[in-house]
Amino acid sequence: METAYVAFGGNQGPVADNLRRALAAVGRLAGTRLRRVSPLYRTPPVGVTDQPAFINGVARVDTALEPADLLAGLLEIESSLGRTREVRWGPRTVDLDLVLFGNRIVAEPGLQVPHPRLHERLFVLVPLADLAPDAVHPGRGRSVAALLADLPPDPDIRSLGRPAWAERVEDAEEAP
Ligand code: A4P
Ligand code: MG
Repeated sequence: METAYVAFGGNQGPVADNLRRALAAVGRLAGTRLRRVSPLYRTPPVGVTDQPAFINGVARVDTALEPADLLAGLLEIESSLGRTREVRWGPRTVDLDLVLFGNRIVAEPGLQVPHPRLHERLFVLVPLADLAPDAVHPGRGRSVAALLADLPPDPDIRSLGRPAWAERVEDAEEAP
């Protein structure tokens, strides 16, 4: 078993509902358990700025899958929720990115872990720091909290708190 972190986000359609469904599906992947979901954040769009704000967050999973198989599962969930790829960095119903996978470094065609833009993305680092401030980026040798402290804060990133379904992930875990 490895502990992995999946960043999620969306800015099209019923976003909160799509995210809830996407994470439920992540928890149903073979050999995979959803352990915890961060608070959600409303974040200004990065890259292509002429698009609606995103809702972003991060989930911790325990998985027996290899990174490539976990990513394949995430891409399938994106498609099942109606994700189409038209514009890079453009609007999307649900984006699921594998940002950390234990302390492994993966560099394959179609899969890079840690996610190549993790260290520069507040919309990932802010919720990741809620779950795992001490997790170390294996390529950079720095903790999530340190990477976050390197970036200027963005006052337009607003916490939306944790919806009831996100709270229930932990409730279920604490059940005997
Ligand atoms: N891929 C390789 N490594 C990974 C990985 N670790 N996790 C490949 C996920 N995918 C990985 O991704 C393109 C391909 O990357 C995948 O098919 C997979 O094989 P994609 O999701 O189609 O492309 P994308 O998300 O449009 O582009 P990219 O480069 O992943 O963009 P980012 O950096 O993820 O940015 N602003 C806000 N506020 N919030 C957001 O969530 N997201 C983006 C996308 C831009 N601006 C945003 C947000
Ligand atoms: Mg993506």
